[in-house]
Amino acid sequence: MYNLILFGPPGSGKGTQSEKLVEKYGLIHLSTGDLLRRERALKTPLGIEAQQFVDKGQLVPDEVVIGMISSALDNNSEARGFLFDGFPRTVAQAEALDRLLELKKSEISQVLFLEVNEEELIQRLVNRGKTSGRSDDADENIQRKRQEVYKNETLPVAAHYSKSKKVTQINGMGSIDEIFSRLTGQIEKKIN
Ligand code: B4P
Repeated sequence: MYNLILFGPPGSGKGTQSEKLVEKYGLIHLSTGDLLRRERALKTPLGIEAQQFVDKGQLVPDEVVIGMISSALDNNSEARGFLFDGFPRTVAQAEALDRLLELKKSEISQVLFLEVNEEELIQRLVNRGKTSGRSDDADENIQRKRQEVYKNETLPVAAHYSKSKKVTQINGMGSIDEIFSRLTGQIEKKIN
């Protein structure tokens, strides 16, 4: 199995690039952001609870997202591999993911880290907010809060995977196609 984590701050283009990558490589796309938005649209108890956190720019509790990923892994046992987008976002989530993959005699193959400067991130998210209808895109203060949460809670995930030399930094500035080709250049070195 080939399992990729696409890592980076909010607005770095994880969702944008994931759509293109899963199409090219036939991986199963697991985006916790998308899964949470689906739960919200269906008005499930999980979706309603999670939205209180999302709207404030905070992370949803670990047990909620770990449970969603665990079921998604079980439901796709024949997959060639997975692309994790927006997950793991805390070290506890990363440790849980490592354990879940180990149970399947698998592991993370690669972590590709999209680097984008903060002003560009805020700009992209404010622009996205003009059309997305997403409550967490609505104002700049929430965007700044999300970047702060990223630095405190999510950035340590990169250090977790650096210990096993799995992380490669990718310049996330430029056109969508340029960034896609940087990502595929790295993936081709590992996928078979
Ligand atoms: P997510 O849905 O994961 O989304 P994101 O971080 O906002 O965006 P992404 O990096 O995917 O950027 P995108 O491609 O859209 O998270 C939403 C919320 O859900 C979180 O804040 C949290 O509350 C909760 N959540 C999710 N997962 C969780 C977890 N594991 N644990 C706890 N809570 C969790 O790109 C952004 C914009 O930039 C788009 O408009 C795009 O068109 C544009 N863009 C992309 N590439 C560009 C480029 N090269 N140049 C210019 N613009 C570009």
